[in-house]
Amino acid sequence: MNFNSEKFNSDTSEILERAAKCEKISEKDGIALMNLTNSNDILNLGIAADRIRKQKVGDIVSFVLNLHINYTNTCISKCEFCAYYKDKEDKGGYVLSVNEILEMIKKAKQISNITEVHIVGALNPEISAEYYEDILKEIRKNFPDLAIKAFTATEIFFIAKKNKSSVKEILERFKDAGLNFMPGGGAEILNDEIRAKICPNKIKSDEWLNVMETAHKLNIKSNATMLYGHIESSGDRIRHILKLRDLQKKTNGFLGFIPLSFHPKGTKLDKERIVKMPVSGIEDLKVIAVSRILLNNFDNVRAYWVMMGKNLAQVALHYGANDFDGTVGKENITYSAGKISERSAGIDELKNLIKGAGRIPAIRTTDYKIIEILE
Ligand code: V47
Repeated sequence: MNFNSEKFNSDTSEILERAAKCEKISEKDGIALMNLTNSNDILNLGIAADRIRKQKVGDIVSFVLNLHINYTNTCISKCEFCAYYKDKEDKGGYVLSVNEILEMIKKAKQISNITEVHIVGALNPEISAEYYEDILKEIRKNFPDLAIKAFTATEIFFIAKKNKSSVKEILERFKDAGLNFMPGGGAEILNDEIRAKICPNKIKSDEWLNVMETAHKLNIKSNATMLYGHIESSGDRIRHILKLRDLQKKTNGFLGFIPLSFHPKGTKLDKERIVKMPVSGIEDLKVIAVSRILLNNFDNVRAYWVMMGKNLAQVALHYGANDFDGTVGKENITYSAGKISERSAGIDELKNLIKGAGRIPAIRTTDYKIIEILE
């Protein structure tokens, strides 16, 4: 493919030519791509990323039938980007009982035959390790076929510390109780200077990566995320993505990459006027495209419609994304930060969006095996 169109910067075209040949792209090249502003360049970036997507995973766009459950919102982390958490003293703090969780799953199973439950919560010191184990055991007992994707690296690290156990011990216990996969949350931006400003009480970058490495070695596969659109620079985004690429080279344990577009409403970053608005759609598309280009050892790049919005997520399918997340059920985290229209999705809705993008919709398992192609 020739990216040498008029108005096209020859350095950029040379990077895109190399990317299209699936060559490894460096930090400097990645930053140059992330900083593109000319509309022609951005279209060409999308074409390059889309071409790589086609070579790597073809035209199927998958999603999973799933339910998100947030077992607690009471959190000692108090991240500046989060509108979901409550302090211990606040009204509205909750911890779901195991029975409430089972009821939620039962209801979701009646509505659509979900194959995955995605469980994340908060850093709540009142909760014992046995509670997490009970959730896993009871779901496994009552819904033996359901894939359990639960607890971010941040939660695992917190639970291990609180219980004076190692991360490996906690993960082994949870795996025995029924844990199959881990979600990619809590990564935020893997740069400790930025973390000190937006999530000072959370685990450090290397700790997040170490939990993931330990999980992967125990054959607990996971996703990886990146929260962008707050105070990070293009370089921070690229170095984050490259850290994931390096760990993937070591473990091959990441199933997919999910960029998370920051929603400021109601967060401290918003109240303190540090971040005034969400990033633009163009920025969202660039993040998807650059991720696809840099992450040459990841198969799946997800357009998370909950945070991007459904229509932009559809466009992202032309910028390198090949997955549409899932039906979700009832999302809470982005909803708390002002994204009020995007809490759940129907199968037909996702199917139409994917078809409308000229792709083949398919329902998948948590680890991206195709269950059904939707004609
Ligand atoms: O870790 C919190 C982010 C994450 C906001 O692995 C926010 O399959 C935007 O990780 N605006 C949780 N983002 C969500 C998550 C996830 C979602 C879907 C699928 C998977 C998966 C993982 O949401 C947090 C944080 O990075 N977040 N607040 C906000 N205001």
